[in-house]
Amino acid sequence: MGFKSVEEELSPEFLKRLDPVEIHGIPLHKGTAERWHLISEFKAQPDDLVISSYPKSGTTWIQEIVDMIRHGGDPQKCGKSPIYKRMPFLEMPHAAVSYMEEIETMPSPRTIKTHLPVQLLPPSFWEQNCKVIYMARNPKDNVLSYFHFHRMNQTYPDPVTWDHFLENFLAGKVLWGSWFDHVHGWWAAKDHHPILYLFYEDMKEDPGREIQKVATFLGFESPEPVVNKIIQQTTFESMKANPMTNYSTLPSFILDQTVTPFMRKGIVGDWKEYFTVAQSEKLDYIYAQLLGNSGLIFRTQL
Ligand code: PPS
Repeated sequence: MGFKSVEEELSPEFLKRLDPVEIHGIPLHKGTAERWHLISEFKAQPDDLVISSYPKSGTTWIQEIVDMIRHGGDPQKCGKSPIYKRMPFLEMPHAAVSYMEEIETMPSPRTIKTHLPVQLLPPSFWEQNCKVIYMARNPKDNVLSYFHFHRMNQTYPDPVTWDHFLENFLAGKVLWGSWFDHVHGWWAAKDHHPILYLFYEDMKEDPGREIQKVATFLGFESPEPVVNKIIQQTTFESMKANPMTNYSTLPSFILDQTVTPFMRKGIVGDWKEYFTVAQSEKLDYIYAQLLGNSGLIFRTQL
């Protein structure tokens, strides 16, 4: 694909820890906010696939699965370039102005990653009735992964401490806003749009079953040998060792993997190492208040 090299592509002014900027009430990265006029007017095509998620929900995992499905489980075909080049990040914070144009000229079918809440998805995706795969993860593991990502991503706000970051997360004062609104907004949208809503915990429990669901949603046959190959190629260990999926191709002035790796632990239940009982109860309380009647159920252990 015709993207420039990472260094050429990035706007240096956004390569530092900056405070978020609100767009329609949602805190976004300053680099995203400055290109919002271009992002919001993105021209979708009917065969575009959107992979949407709150950050750190397992987006990269589902991206690699989709690419493997599209290539019949052939790792050679998927291993040609980093995942963020195969499936561009719509609101990528540090992109050059030409980035949107580059996405628009990608060959079809395009798969586009976004973390935007449902109300901020560019209208063209709805007008074209594009398929969406939404990936959700339980809030306790999700916020923990997000905390560690803020430690290593040198362009995101400083998380300060775990306690501080968790409070901001619960108040929706983090990049891409409230987790509660995000998972609920996309959950509600699936009643009137072609959205496949997946859970990280289900993928951990039975990846073969979830891969089948994705293949069916995308209109692919999924014979057992192909599914088995995809399971092998997309285990946490395989993706952690694969430079095309582990983000080691990004320079350390963006992602400092000596702080903590992008592929950190990849498990359900790591939150128990960090949450105090009071913090866990507070999150449960907020969940019950905000999502108790939503029909959305998350598992925090398997
Ligand atoms: S991002 O930056 O928002 O796109 O990050 P995202 O890919 O959504 O989330 C990263 C977390 O997903 C874990 N991960 C996986 N878990 C299990 N199996 C596989 N194959 C896999 N690939 C990525 C990754 O380790 C991050 O979670 P934590 O809990 O931090 O380890």
